[in-house]
Amino acid sequence: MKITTAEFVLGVANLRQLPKDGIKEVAFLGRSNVGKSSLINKLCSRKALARSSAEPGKTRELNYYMINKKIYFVDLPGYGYAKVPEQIRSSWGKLIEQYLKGRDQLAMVIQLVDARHEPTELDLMMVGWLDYYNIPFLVALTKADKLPSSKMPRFVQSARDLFTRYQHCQDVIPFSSVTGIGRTEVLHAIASLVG
Ligand SMILES: Nc1nc2c(ncn2[C@@H]2O[C@H](COP(=O)(O)OP(=O)(O)OP(=O)(O)O)[C@@H](O)[C@H]2O)c(=O)[nH]1
Ligand SMILES: [Mg+2]
Repeated sequence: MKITTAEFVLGVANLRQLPKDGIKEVAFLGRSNVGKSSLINKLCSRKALARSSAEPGKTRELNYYMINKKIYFVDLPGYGYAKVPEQIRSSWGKLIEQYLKGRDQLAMVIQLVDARHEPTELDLMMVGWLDYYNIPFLVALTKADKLPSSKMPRFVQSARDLFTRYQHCQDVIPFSSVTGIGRTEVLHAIASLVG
């Protein structure tokens, strides 16, 4: 898949505001600071399409990007940031679950997990939801450039063993928004699921 155009369309804080045009969506899910916005920028070959920042918890809405005038990429709010008050965290959790549960246009999810660490409890809860709601998903192991190449095969294999147990997991792909590894594979997987 070649991305020729990408533009920000809308930020959604309330599910009633979701687009009703029936256009297919690919959503990007992961804990705060895992690299969702950076991955979207890398896929689109754009520096600052999706706002990425050193300050975690910045993306608080579902941000919609129109890709090739044909599909939406949806940058979901990051979960699990400890400094956000509990009440807000639980309302984000509900927003994400309601979205995953009821969104017919959602063709697939890219679940981001830090390549260097074990998945968190929340990561596992999210992939549990994806599987339960029959949503095909791809796991991107982010910040792979920070993983010493000697450790890479072992880390990737153990993530693969874990996630491919889920029925709806399509693949596990190491990714870096710095070096660009994994970009072609992620785009290919999106193209084969979304068409
Ligand atoms: N080395 C390296 N740093 C990365 C990579 N991806 C993201 N980062 C850095 O990690 C930080 C967070 O990246 P974001 O893309 O903003 O993460 P996010 O998941 O969108 O964060 P929230 O919007 O807060 O949920 C930034 O400082 C990025 O520069 C990567 O592949 N390699
Ligand atoms: Mg972000």
